[in-house]
Amino acid sequence: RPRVLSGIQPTAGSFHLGNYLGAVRQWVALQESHDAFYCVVDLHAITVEQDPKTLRQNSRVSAAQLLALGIDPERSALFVQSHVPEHAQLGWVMQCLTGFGEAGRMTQFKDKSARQTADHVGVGLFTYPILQAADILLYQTQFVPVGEDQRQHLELTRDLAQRFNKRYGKTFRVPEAYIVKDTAKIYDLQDPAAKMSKSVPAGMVELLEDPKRSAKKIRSAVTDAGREVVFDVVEKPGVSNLLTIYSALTGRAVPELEADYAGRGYGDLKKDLGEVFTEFVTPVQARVAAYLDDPAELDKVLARGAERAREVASVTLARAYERIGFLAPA
Ligand code: AQP
Repeated sequence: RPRVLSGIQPTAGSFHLGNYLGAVRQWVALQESHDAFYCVVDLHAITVEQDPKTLRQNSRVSAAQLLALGIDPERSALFVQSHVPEHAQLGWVMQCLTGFGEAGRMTQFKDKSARQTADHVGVGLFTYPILQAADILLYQTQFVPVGEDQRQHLELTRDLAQRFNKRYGKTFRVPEAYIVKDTAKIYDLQDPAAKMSKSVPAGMVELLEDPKRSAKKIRSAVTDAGREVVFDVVEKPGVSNLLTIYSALTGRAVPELEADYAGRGYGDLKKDLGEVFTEFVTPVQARVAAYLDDPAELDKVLARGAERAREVASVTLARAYERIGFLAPA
């Protein structure tokens, strides 16, 4: 079975619709046919300041959401990144292989650092994609299910794997991004030119917020001139984004939805999408609450996941250390 790995940050507590449709939905589908490793990447979360209590809680909330959305811990290894020390260890190795200029070309760093004052931009935010490369390479990962925004980081990962292999002999599998075109980028409801992102809460739909609030956000989504419900990313990016979300949540094809809404306005589409989302998210929220009701059990699931992850990660790290020339402990 081909190996997949992906991670999600616990920074916001709730995932947003972009995280779910762009990434987590594929995680759930892939676990059927792949050897899957999924992690809550708390090491990545501290690239911006976190309150310790909130971070700890948000890691559980993130794991609970993954379970509630369909990750099956019997099939997938579900774990917290900091429970597997090999991530930080291989991360250091990868940092030593990365060029300064190469890291500086990462557009996500440019975007994220631009939103903060220079004194607040930690070096960790800069080296974040390098740690991400280690996350992936530790598992000899074949496919990495992510949203479009991660494509550049995946390219860096591939470059680092190839560089290491060339210098020290074949050690890592060179992974591929697994990006589902239709939902690769979910856009901000208030600014359909930008990706939906937790940094811009106004145009984001959160899985754990009151669905009434989500429905309201959907009703007030920025749409376009005209009134016809047609998928056209250039002329109608706002409406197209709503159709993408609608189609993904219902499994109904976009042309079918267009036909359904022919002669009706944007208002109907938005109102119905609010209902579709509410129907989807209500049972998810109930399951999240149930998992969070029993944190000891949740922690046990995560401990088992970390154990499975370490079995693989420790072998890869040992091999990499040996190749590099580190003296093996007696
Ligand atoms: N808008 C999106 N459309 C499709 N996929 C998306 N992802 C994020 N936003 C979208 C995918 O979600 C996965 C987990 O993301 P993350 O934990 O790395 O979070 P992030 O990218 O930091 O999330 P945000 O909201 O995009 O945060 P900021 O504002 O910090 O940039 C990834 O696979 C990602 O591609």
